[in-house]
Amino acid sequence: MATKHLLCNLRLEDPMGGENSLPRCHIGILSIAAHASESGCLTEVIDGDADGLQDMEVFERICSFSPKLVGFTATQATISRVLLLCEQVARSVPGVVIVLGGEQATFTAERLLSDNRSVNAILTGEGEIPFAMLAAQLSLDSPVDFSGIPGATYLRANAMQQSAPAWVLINPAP
Ligand code: B12
Repeated sequence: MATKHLLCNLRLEDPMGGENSLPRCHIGILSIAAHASESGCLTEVIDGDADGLQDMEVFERICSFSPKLVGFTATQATISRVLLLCEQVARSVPGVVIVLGGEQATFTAERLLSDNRSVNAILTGEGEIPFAMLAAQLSLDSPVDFSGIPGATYLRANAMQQSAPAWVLINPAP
């Protein structure tokens, strides 16, 4: 069976304690999952915001999936809960590679990595091509190597590394 990979979004908690009125699918991770799956690396999405899942339910789904690669998207509003979940997933899924992406992670990449050792890399910028390349690497059971993944910020021997910037998607006219 083809290796499967995961992308996750967490439910947005209303600071006023109310319920979200609109279910929201995260467009960015849907686009990445579609691109990776089309490239031959089957990638599924767990969207806690769209499906009204509590973080514990997202965690249980991740564990039952037993992925090799999990990517989380984050906003300023969800980043602290995302990081908590990364720790839990790293402890519970042996050998899993955890990456973060999206606006918030992109602009705070170095600090996030220094402070959170359960996160293996931040994929900055647009995630379609970098995530698909990483998924392809892991699907072949290759050891993880972020140096050739565009947009990756990661630690090697405690030193911050940055690969070449991620490509901007070019959508050729039909
Ligand atoms: C459309 C939009 C919305 C829509 C849909 C959002 C959605 N979840 O898809 C709605 C109206 C629902 C919305 C809601 C909110 N939004 Co909004 N939104 C936008 C907007 C205008 C465009 C986002 C978009 O769809 N881009 C197109 C898609 C394809 O790109 P993307 O989502 O950025 O994802 C790409 C990359 O970021 C990256 N990526 C993203 N996640 C990941 C994960 C991994 C693992 C990897 C590798 C890469 C990766 O790859 C993706 C594909 O190229 C941006 C501003 C902007 N111009 O980017 C603000 C923006 C993202 N929103 C923002 C905020 C604050 C919110 C809310 C928290 C507001 C609120 N208080 O309710 C909620 C959060 C909802 C949620 N849980 O996601 C902020 C985030 C700031 C921050 N530092 O966190 C932004 C940047 C606006 C701003 N400048 O303040 N939003």
